[in-house]
Amino acid sequence: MKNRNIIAAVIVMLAVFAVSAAAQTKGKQRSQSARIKITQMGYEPGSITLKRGIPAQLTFLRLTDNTCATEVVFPDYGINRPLPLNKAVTVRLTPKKAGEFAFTCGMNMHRGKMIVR
Ligand SMILES: [Cu+2]
Repeated sequence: MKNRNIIAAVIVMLAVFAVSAAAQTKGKQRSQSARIKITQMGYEPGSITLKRGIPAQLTFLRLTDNTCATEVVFPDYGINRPLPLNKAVTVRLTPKKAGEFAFTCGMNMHRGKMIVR
């Protein structure tokens, strides 16, 4: 009798596990992220690809003082954030429209590309 209860409990646990695993793979993605470094070469990588409608965390890390990219601007999203040297700064936005959008330095010289699909 005891054994039967244990077996029943194990079966229930396996079923719950299987259902939650399926929900995770089928369920909608809740967030996305990308990391962008600023070096003497500019933005690395120079373009990122995001999915529309999913909140994104874009982490910028400026690794050089030999750049004018001391802030990052997303003109289409009204975002302008300072980028202190060697300090990760996370910009949060939810891509609303598919297409290609720029992120730039404060003077619009350095340009990176945010591709939304
Ligand atoms: Cu600049």
